[in-house]
Amino acid sequence: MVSKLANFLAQVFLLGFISSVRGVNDTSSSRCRCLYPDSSCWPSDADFASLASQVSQPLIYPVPPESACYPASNPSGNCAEVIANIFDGNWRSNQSGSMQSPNFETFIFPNGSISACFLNTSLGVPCQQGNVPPVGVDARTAEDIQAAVAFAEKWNLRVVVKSTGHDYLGRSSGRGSFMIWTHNMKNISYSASFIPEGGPSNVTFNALTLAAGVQWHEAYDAAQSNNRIVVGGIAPGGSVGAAGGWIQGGGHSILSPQFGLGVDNAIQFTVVTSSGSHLTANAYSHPDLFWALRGGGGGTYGVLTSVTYNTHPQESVILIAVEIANFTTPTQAQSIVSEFIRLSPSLSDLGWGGYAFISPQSFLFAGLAPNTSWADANATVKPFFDFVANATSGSAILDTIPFDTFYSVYTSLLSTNASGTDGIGSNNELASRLIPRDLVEKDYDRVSETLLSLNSSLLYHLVAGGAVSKVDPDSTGLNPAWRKAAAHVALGVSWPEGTSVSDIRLLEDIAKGYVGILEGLVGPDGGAYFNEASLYEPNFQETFFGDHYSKLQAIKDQYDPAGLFVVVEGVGSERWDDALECLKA
Ligand SMILES: Cc1cc2nc3c(=O)[nH]c(=O)nc-3n(C[C@H](O)[C@H](O)[C@H](O)COP(=O)(O)OP(=O)(O)OC[C@H]3O[C@@H](n4cnc5c(N)ncnc54)[C@H](O)[C@@H]3O)c2cc1C
Ligand SMILES: *[C@@H]1O[C@H](CO)[C@@H](O)[C@H](O)[C@H]1NC(C)=O
Ligand SMILES: *[C@@H]1O[C@H](CO)[C@@H](O)[C@H](O)[C@H]1NC(C)=O
Ligand SMILES: *[C@@H]1O[C@H](CO)[C@@H](O)[C@H](O)[C@H]1NC(C)=O
Ligand SMILES: *[C@@H]1O[C@H](CO)[C@@H](O)[C@H](O)[C@H]1NC(C)=O
Ligand SMILES: *[C@@H]1O[C@H](CO)[C@@H](O)[C@H](O)[C@H]1NC(C)=O
Ligand SMILES: *[C@@H]1O[C@H](CO)[C@@H](O)[C@H](O)[C@H]1NC(C)=O
Ligand SMILES: *[C@@H]1O[C@H](CO)[C@@H](O)[C@H](O)[C@H]1NC(C)=O
Ligand SMILES: *[C@@H]1O[C@H](CO)[C@@H](O)[C@H](O)[C@H]1NC(C)=O
Ligand SMILES: *[C@@H]1O[C@H](CO)[C@@H](O)[C@H](O)[C@H]1NC(C)=O
Ligand SMILES: *[C@@H]1O[C@H](CO)[C@@H](O)[C@H](O)[C@H]1NC(C)=O
Ligand SMILES: *[C@@H]1O[C@H](CO)[C@@H](O)[C@H](O)[C@H]1NC(C)=O
Ligand SMILES: CC(=O)N[C@H]1CO[C@H](CO)[C@@H](O)[C@@H]1O
Repeated sequence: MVSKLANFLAQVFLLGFISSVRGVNDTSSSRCRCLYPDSSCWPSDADFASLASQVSQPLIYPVPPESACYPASNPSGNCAEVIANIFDGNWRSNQSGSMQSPNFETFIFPNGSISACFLNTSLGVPCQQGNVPPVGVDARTAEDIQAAVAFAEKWNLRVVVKSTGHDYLGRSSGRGSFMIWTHNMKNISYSASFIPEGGPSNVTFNALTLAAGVQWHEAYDAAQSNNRIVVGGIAPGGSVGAAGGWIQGGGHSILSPQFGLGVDNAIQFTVVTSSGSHLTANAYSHPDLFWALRGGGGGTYGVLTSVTYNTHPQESVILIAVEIANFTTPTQAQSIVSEFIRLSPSLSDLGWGGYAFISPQSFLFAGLAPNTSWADANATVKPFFDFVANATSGSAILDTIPFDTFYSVYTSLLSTNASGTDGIGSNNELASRLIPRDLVEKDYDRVSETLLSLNSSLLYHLVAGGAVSKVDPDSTGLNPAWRKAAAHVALGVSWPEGTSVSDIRLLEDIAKGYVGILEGLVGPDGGAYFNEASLYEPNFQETFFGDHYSKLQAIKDQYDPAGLFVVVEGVGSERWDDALECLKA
């Protein structure tokens, strides 16, 4: 049904009903990608037909999902369905042309005009293709991906690899590009005696193998049905991809202080590289690529076809909930937030993880205490609960609730649906930093003061420390700053559609200001988490990859000598212009 709609929209798009924005340059020189369907270098219909004959599904013609609402007088698709699902991460990720943050569906030209397709038709802006790639492959198998990679290489197209479109840097969209869409690769298998390819037969894992399109809610269901736990991302509806950008960027979880990051739990990848090879990367086979795929970033080394994760035995957990709805004074805010930050490393040392929403107005913490009794969890939080109760004269919510399994707390509380405030269906840009544990231990008051001075609502992710700190920083490609961090702090700016480009630029300046203030707090050793970060990092190589950058770059050159896989602020991207269209001279 929806695919018929997409085909229909693709046809009207080709007929020019959705006013297409023309390419500014027919860039067929080898230094530049061939972009946009109207360029003379673009493959012909016959060339595309030949590609279509090699892949298992019809080619896709992604469109912004909001295009169903146009023309406003007589919508071409089911606009009511779009409106009803606009904040649903799983619905959005099921549309090849949708990004979770619709600002990445839009494109702003250097002259300040905007190409977008707004849900609000009353804004009177014509629906345009924006940043959404016009054509691509709906990959179901490694062979589909191999055909797509060969085609992109032959025609010098700019490749966009997309799984769910959750990316906060827009790395899974790209104007005039060619999409390899992995969303429909949904295979899942579990083995209690998994042997990594090439590994000794006496070293086995209880492992879950997820094809590239599997999302966390599906992975959690599969782990639960095998009575196991898998370390994964947390999002409304569980819609983040389990085998795409999340894992390659690091992958944090509320369970990370107990079991490590995603990259610490991945034991094998399968990947199609730009040469068209379908490789297995693990500790025994292509160990250099295995190292780089664990932290070197999505869309950079090739197209993953699967990830195999180690799993853990089922356990009960205690949910810790703290809410101060209204701080009465700035002094009260400073004292409570400072006390929380002071205690946070001792909590992650116990394997506790969680998310604290901090602003000058309020404080909310949802944490998980795994592998402990209710009484022991109560004893651990008692000093903090007493501190807060006293400081707020008893008005705070302070509670602990036991759950039989991680899965039960996940389904009842952690996966609840979004309302447009957390990157699903709302325009967002982020700023973030990893907060070094050293700094927290030495100067928690200053950390608290600086975070509150941002005068915004931020998320203090207690997803580092504990097991994350125990991993040898050089055993994976991940930014070594993660291993010294107490927490990952992220905040952002957001705006309604229709906001003028000049106002968006002002908000971006505010976000750049946040980065500057956070960098001033943590210094160059802090670094940042590539997957939840700013588009305007002045020194992204150091900030996102630390001293692993040159090795990551060398491994990229070995496995992607053609430079087919390039994403904004990714390894090797500095060789390209800002639009990632032409190699720099
Ligand atoms: C609501 C929300 C909640 C989040 N929660 C968490 C969280 O709990 N923990 C956390 O660590 N992060 C979280 N994130 C951030 C998340 O890690 C990033 O958005 C990440 O990029 C998502 O990866 P994806 O594959 O789902 O998204 P996509 O946007 O599809 O892809 C992201 C990047 O990976 C690449 N990629 C995708 N698939 C493949 C593939 N098969 N092969 C090669 N490259 C590929 C893309 O090219 C792109 O560069 C969250 C984001 C959102 C919006
Ligand atoms: C995803 O979209 C396809 C068609 O494009 C449709 O058949 C399927 O039901 C959708 N799945 C979900 C979960 O919405
Ligand atoms: C087109 O490309 C040429 C050569 O690279 C460049 O000088 C020119 O500015 C480009 N035009 C536009 C509109 O980008
Ligand atoms: C801005 O540039 C785009 C692309 O070249 C063009 O289509 C548009 O008309 C320009 N807008 C203005 C206001 O000049
Ligand atoms: C849509 O835009 C119109 C015109 O700017 C505005 O009046 C209206 O409030 C907007 N609707 C929504 C739902 O934002
Ligand atoms: C999916 O997994 C099953 C076994 O679990 C296997 O038989 C099948 O070939 C797999 N499909 C793909 C497309 O990999
Ligand atoms: C696996 O077997 C090898 C010898 O074949 C032995 O050296 C090694 O210690 C064994 N490892 C485990 C975990 O049993
Ligand atoms: C659970 O706690 C016990 C001690 O209380 C410890 O020995 C064990 O390693 C812990 N398990 C995990 C998975 O953290
Ligand atoms: C209780 O809070 C008051 C200020 O509200 C403070 O002066 C006092 O030291 C606190 N007592 C304890 C035990 O924390
Ligand atoms: C733990 O504390 C909660 C209140 O937060 C209380 O209701 C519960 O009885 C306590 N449980 C135990 C085992 O002490
Ligand atoms: C989230 O929304 C989807 C679709 O609207 C629905 O199927 C699902 O049950 C909702 N989940 C929760 C936890 O409310
Ligand atoms: C902080 O933000 C609030 C709005 O959330 C605003 O009213 C206030 O003026 C700001 N304070 C400072 C010091 O910027
Ligand atoms: C007493 C008071 O100020 N209550 C406010 C606390 O904050 C919530 C929203 O976070 C408001 O709705 C209350 O009015």
